Amino acid sequence: MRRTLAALAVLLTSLATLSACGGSDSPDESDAGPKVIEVTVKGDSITPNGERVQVAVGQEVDLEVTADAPGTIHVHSTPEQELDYDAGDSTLTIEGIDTPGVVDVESHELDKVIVQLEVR
Ligand SMILES: [Cu+2]
Repeated sequence: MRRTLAALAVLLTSLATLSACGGSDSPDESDAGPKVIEVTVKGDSITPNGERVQVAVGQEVDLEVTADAPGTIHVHSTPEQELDYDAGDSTLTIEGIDTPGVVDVESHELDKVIVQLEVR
């Protein structure tokens, strides 16, 4: 768990560095590449577990899911998005969210909040 979080932090930091280095001509953050979040589902536990992740308005979010059973991820945006995944590795894309605010990304199977997207 701790190791996964550290890996996630490193990943997010390197993504931030990458996007800071590339295409700085445009101040429009929606031009940034997708935010990548690694999600691991194992039994009745899921990682991450309710952390806040900042994304830009309109920025896509790629969920790189590794799961031991198929399931559905529910994104409480407007309109809502439901993303099905299979057992094994899959990448799910959350379409860019146009309204600033906090959006819960949940697993209803496990009754857990995976991340809260802070759209700004
Ligand atoms: Cu939900």
